[in-house]
Amino acid sequence: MSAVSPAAQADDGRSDTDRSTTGQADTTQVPPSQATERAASFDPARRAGSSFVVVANRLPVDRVENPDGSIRWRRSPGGLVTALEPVMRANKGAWIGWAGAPGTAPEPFDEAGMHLVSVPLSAEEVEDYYEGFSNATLWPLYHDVIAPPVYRRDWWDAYVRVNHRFADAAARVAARGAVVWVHDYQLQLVPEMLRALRPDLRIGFFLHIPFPPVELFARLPWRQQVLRGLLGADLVGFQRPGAASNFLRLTRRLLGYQTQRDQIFLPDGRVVRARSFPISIDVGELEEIARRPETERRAWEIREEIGAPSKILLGIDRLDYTKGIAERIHAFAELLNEGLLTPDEATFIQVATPSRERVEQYQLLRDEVELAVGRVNGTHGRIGRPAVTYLHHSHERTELAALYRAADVMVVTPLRDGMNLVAKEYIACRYDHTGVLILSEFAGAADEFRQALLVNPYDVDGLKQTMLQALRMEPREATRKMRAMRRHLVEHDVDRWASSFLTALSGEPGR
Ligand code: GDG
Repeated sequence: MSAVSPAAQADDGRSDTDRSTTGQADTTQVPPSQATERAASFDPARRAGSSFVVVANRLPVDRVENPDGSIRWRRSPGGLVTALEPVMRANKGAWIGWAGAPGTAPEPFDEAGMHLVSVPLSAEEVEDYYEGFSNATLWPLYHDVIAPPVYRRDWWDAYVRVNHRFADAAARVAARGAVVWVHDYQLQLVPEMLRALRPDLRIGFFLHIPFPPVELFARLPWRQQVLRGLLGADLVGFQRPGAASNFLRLTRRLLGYQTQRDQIFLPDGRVVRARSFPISIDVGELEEIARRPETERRAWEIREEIGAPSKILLGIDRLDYTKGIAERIHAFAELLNEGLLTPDEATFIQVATPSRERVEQYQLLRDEVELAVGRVNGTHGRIGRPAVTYLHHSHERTELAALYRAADVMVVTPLRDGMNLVAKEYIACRYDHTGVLILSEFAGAADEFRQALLVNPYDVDGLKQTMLQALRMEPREATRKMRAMRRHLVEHDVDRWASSFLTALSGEPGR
């Protein structure tokens, strides 16, 4: 079974240009003769199609096996799908993405009012396109090279090939003149590839992670191809204004294009816009969970189970080296070692959800964090009252809400982060205006929440002082800050994010 029609697979198999690409030529461009031939096979007049198409690495559903062995699909929790659902329903929306397991992909199916088209990835492509180029090249490069990016030409080839497959799938599904919204760093070549196949479409792209400054981006051997890939969109959205400026500057410096404010003028007369659209969460949905009596009961239980400390500090992150998990554990351990804090006064709960476990840097990070946690607990823990409660598994959303309710201080200290939704989720759960948020300056969320205790996570002394300040803050001051942050968040939820992007996309000049 395949997500794309047999013809699409044949296309992909025969496409030598996809396979033979290396770093030198601008390999993302389809030669004109082939482009015409392929474009003809995607003629939108031949089919009805969807007038709104989302293209993302993953489908918004998880595969669940029933006790009898049959398979069903469950909508994955997440702001993106929640925000886009009304638009999807109103426009016969389609979502194109990988179903999460290597090998053959399920046939297109309908779920939760969406038409889901699964793109197949072989086990080797998962290694090269996803774990390799996306997560061991682009991810560290775009996050300040916190870990050294690996540049491999075979990974790049897989990235090009898989991006073509996604573009082909989108070209087949989209109705004439449809709006197509492409997401994130795994699919940066799709806008240009899709435009070559379907010039009638309105194409938007949103990058969920940071976009690096010229000095870092320029290291990428395929920098021109990636920039041209993104410039296939009519609108390129970023989390922060600084990221949009980096992109505008790069198009001038590396491609020699003219720009004015948020506009980029292409040689073919098209105008592309680059702007920030800070993503958000479904505030109402999470607050509703937080307000449930059973959530409050669970929050109380959590506190009891870890030895009823006076205060709880909390971190919730994917176990990722960008999140600053080791840095915050080290800072907390120093406070205990120096006697500035006792574990009866404050203990730490760190949820570190397993992530990208086959990528080497993530294995090294896990060792580092677990060593640090073991040390601090060995020295300062007691039976039934650890200094740090470390949880390396994923949790139900209701349990996360209870943790947010239990936490007196939320510690969000990424070394670099596009936005950081955890910070917003904490604010959403503090409906009674209690709790203190420590927030890294290097998270996109810091642009919006100036009332948080902002920190430089590289500054261990600063981080320690900020933890003490948070633990000792007067309730009145905490309430004043939380009230202001909640006011902003409630007015800027994920619906507003999606509608402002889509409104900007439909109103753009540049066709
Ligand atoms: C990327 C960008 C940007 C975590 N553990 C569990 C769980 N989570 C949920 C959190 C939160 C989400 O995962 C993590 O979102 P973040 O924004 O913190 O980070 P990334 O995963 O790196 O996301 C980031 C984001 O895209 C959106 O544009 O903000 O900057 O890096 O929602 O609650 N959810 C459940 N169980 C867990 O154990 N159910």
